Amino acid sequence: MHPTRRTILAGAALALASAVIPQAMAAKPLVIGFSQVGAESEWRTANTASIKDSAKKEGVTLKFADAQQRQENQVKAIRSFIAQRVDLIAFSPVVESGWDTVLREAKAAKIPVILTDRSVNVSDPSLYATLIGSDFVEEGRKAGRWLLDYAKKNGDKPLNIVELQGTVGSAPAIDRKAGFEEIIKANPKLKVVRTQTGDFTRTKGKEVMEAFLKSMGKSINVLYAHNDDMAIGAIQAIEEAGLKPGKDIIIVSIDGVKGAFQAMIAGKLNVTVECSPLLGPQLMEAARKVVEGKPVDKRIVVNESVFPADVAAKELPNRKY
Ligand code: GZL
Repeated sequence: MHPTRRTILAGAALALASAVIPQAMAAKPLVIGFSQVGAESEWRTANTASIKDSAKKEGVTLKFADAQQRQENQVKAIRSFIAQRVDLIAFSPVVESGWDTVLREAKAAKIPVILTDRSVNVSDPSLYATLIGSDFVEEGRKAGRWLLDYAKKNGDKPLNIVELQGTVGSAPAIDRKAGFEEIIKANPKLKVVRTQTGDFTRTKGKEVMEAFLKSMGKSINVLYAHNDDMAIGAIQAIEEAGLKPGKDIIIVSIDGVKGAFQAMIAGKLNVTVECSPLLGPQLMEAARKVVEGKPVDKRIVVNESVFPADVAAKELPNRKY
């Protein structure tokens, strides 16, 4: 073969190889194992959709496990992801404690971990790369501030408050309670007279509100619910008791899901504090950086608003979850 022809062919082969190899390297999709709390609320459904949609958009292979709100299922899922040698593990911990052992196993396997939504109490903060999620204490403070303002504008009368807490031991339940109490203690006429978990679900929220109504009836002035789903369940209980939710009993809630906006438009809920579930894009961005060994902030906070009933109709069309 003529030397020039051979040189041209060799050059072409080299050019092709240099174009293909990096593509092949780049084409290996990131594999993330994700353990989700469950499917207990509108918020959780939107959070799952955001994570799955973002993974698809980013070409990430997502191994998804629903723990049905049981920590033992999350531990099992994390161990399975370790055995499958995923590139990164992400999860929303159903409760704060009990994670040290399994996270040490992930660290020993050199698989990085990202927390989404909720935090954990661990002895060694290096067991996870970052926490992406809301400031739940601030959400509780925002709920408290709204109620302080409501009390001032409505005759500053004594207000008996019943509280539907989220899942026992979960970061949002612990922090939303703390933030709310920190603020309302400024007005001694505002008293939490009953508090019990509704586990973030509509069913339990309704059941516990029924018990509150049975024991306290018309002496309940305010319901503070740690999420909209429990508030919506409680609204049903209040109506079945012949009372007007949003009027006879003022309702303050957290999440900002569509169901809450619909309840506010119907005059049955007074305010919802936003807690965004749309964490998918931030998770994918942080995961890629962590796997590439790039620095990420230890805490990535989501910015949020407060939506009182009088803006609900205008705001509902803009809601993404
Ligand atoms: C908050 C999230 C909570 C929501 C609930 O970030 O963990 O869990 O407020 C959900 O609706 O069930």
